[in-house]
Amino acid sequence: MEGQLEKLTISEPQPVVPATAEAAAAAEPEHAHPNPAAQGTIPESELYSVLPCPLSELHPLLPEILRKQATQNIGCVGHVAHGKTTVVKAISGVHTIKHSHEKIRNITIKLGYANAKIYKCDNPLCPRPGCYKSYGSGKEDNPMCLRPGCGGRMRLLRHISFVDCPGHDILMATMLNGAAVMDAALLLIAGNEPCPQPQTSEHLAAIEIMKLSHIIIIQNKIDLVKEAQALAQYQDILKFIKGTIAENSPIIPVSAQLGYNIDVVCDYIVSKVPIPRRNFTATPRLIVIRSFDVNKPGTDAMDLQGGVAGGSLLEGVLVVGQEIELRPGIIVRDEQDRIKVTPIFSRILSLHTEENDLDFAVPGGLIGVGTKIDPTLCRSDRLVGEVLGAVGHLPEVYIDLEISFFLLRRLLGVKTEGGDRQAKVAKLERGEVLMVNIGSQSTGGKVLAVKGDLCKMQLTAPVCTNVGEKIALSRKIDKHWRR
Ligand SMILES: Nc1nc2c(ncn2[C@@H]2O[C@H](COP(=O)(O)OP(=O)(O)OP(=O)(O)O)[C@@H](O)[C@H]2O)c(=O)[nH]1
Ligand SMILES: [Mg+2]
Ligand SMILES: [Zn+2]
Repeated sequence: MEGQLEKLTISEPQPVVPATAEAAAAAEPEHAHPNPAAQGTIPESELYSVLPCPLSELHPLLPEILRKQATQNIGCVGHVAHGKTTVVKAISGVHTIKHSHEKIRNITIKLGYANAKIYKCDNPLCPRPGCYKSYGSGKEDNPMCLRPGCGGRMRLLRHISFVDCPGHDILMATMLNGAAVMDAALLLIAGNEPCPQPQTSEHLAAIEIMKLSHIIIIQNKIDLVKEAQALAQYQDILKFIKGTIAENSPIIPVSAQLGYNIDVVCDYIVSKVPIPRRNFTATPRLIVIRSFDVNKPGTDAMDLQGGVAGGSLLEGVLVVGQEIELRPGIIVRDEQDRIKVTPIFSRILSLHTEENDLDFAVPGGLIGVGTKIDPTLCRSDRLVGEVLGAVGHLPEVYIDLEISFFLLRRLLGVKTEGGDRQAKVAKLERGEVLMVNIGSQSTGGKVLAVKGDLCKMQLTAPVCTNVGEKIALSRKIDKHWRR
């Protein structure tokens, strides 16, 4: 995205007034919180006293960080039922499907998350790949090597958050939201189906657009095929990735279900996926990819807790006690149908990962931020698309965008009725409505004007973003969104 046309007027900053008496109580749940840092505004010097070293010396591999928090995000992408959720389970021990309607249909609908620690045996005689092993996020620092007769100790090398994307074609927007936080991706390809399937291509195109260059291809379900079939498919995969961003990616045959070759995947994650560079000293910016109200229905007003925002910190460090702002915040339309946004102000009461409570959070894996925000504002992912950060330091909110775009020349993998897979992408047209993904916000965008590869667009919902940010555009063709 290049430049902007119209900034949204941000109405007079004011803390959000909770709508109900219940919620008013929820906005002040401090009595329930034991952490003194959460009790009042704290000077910056004191806020950061929980860090193990000066801010500028923080590093994603610092043991104090690695032990508690995932510092990189790896996405699991690929066609429906190719084994994304199963491979995440094989690596992390966590089954990401938690919603009952997902369990019934056995497909992933929402983004799933699971953290895993990857270890390597410290005995130099312990051979690859068996010297690599993954555990869940709560595992101790130096477990014994389980290889019979080895006697070595495992050393923690990586702490990774897996973002398990849905493979179903109608859930492409969800997949793109997940892609916004990925540093690398595992592309799952089922060994017992011809390659590529439609979402194999679509997801690869999506991660290509997101400029994710670290990709590991997993040829899964290898237990279901004979060796010759696996080798033939290997050739098909090479053909499929030729000329794409995944051209030189490793291709690892695995059986996620039997846990076969998972150690090889761990080996490649450690040796082939670089530690993402993070800016720890920048003012913090977290994109919210889920939010919830942790209160059970019928909780006494006095015991209500503020809402929780879950997301990935792109840069900077968040500390318990810190004052925060969320943008765009609360969105309303005035009498003239103009959009007004009011940022939400709050304070961090707690920080946590699925397994661990944190005093501070660094960029990387998904974290939950416990806030003083009215929990009804956070209920069922209502904050998705918001950006959370230090007060007064967030990017502007925009409704009109000027973007420079390029359309993919081919519609990857689209099987049209006539079997013509090379159908050309039609030009963008004035008045056309596209789906726009910016950060974790997905919204509609109406094309106002097109000139060359520049396009002016008006969004259905405002976004908080920086000039120069990457965005993904999709258009509806035969009821499917294509980029
Ligand atoms: N035989 C065999 N079956 C597998 C393997 N991996 C996954 N499966 C099965 O394939 C089916 C789909 O697996 P999932 O992990 O849910 O697939 P997914 O890619 O997450 O599916 P969506 O999220 O709905 O796109 C399940 O019944 C798994 O048990 C494998 O390595 N071998
Ligand atoms: Mg799944
Ligand atoms: Zn060992």
